[in-house]
Amino acid sequence: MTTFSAISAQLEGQAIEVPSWAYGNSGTRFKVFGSAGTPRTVEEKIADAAEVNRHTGLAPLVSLHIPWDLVDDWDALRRHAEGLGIGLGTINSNTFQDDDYKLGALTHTDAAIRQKAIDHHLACIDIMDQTGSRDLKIWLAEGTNYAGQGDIRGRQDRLAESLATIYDRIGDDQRLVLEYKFFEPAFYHTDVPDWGTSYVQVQALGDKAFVCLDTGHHAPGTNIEFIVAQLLRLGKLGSFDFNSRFYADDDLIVGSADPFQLFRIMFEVIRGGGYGPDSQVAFMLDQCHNIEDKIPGQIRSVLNVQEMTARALLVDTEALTKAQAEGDVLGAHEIFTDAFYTDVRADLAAWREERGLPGNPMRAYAESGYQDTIAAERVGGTQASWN
Ligand code: PSV
Ligand code: MN
Repeated sequence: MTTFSAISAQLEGQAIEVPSWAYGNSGTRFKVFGSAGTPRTVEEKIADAAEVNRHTGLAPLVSLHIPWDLVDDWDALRRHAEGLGIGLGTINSNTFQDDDYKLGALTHTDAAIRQKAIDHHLACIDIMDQTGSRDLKIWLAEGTNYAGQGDIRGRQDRLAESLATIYDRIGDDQRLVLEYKFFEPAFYHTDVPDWGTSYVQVQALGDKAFVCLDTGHHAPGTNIEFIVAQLLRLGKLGSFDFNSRFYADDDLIVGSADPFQLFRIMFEVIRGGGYGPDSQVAFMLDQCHNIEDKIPGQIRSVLNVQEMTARALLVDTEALTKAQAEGDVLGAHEIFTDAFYTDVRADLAAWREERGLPGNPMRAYAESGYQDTIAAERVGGTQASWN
């Protein structure tokens, strides 16, 4: 099997973007729990995101959500982030919290409402011009709840038209990524339910449009690594939203329940050329932390991605290819699982220490006193929250 020292250089430069909303309070439709130290401003969210990077070296960008993270002075926000050692990343649009969008936004039958949703996306691109963000990520809460409620085909046509108008405004160094989700908040049908629909829509737009694969947005049992392989083959895998879906939504810690799935996904990413300095794939988290502390929740998440990446890099691909060609079914399977079962935690701790990072970032954060400081300082104001 490949050794850790043979792959350690390939761990250099790995970057996982963290979402600003992970630092705010969140919950279910039953209850949103508050917690001490929760950010009240976007600047405080960015400060928390910077802690994740400080302890892991893995999270150099923070993804913003508009209008939740709207500010007057984007240049100042960018400088604030840079002062803390990170940058502003993907801009996420939001067309799911306005009464006008109850029956759809980019797909609505009313042209004025469609235009309002398009204008929101154009405003997001204006922000990207100022923040230097590359990606506009579109997740749509659109669909219907009842058979016959809407014209499924007509909605698909209007979606294509609205997306084309938005895409026209995407700059040369920018990209549009379209996320899919098979259910929720619409339950009979969603307008972008699967990778195929997202692919068809972005393919019609052009070279600067890609699919976003949120690991939580599939039916149980879906072979997600197959989708990864296919989208990379088609040159259309733009980004990941990593999380774990043992929940009605998708927001648990990536790799927490099924590290083998994350390993299999990372193996296909590497196999398909989606990993490394030339990759066009953005790796992001899309998570919320309802009952656990948010900053260590994010630290745990990026470490899980790094750990499964290291294990996936350990697969002896030469031996695997040979076993596959010889039809050695169980031999090939063993080569694959040998890498998965390799404990790389001590090697990764040493790798971090060699780079001036804490060997154990979870412990280093706990001992840093940051959590107590924000709990003491962030009193008053309105906590950032999902509601
Ligand atoms: C809702 O499912 C969701 O989690 C989507 O995955 C988006 O990426 C995210 O919200 C932010 O809008
Ligand atoms: Mn997502």
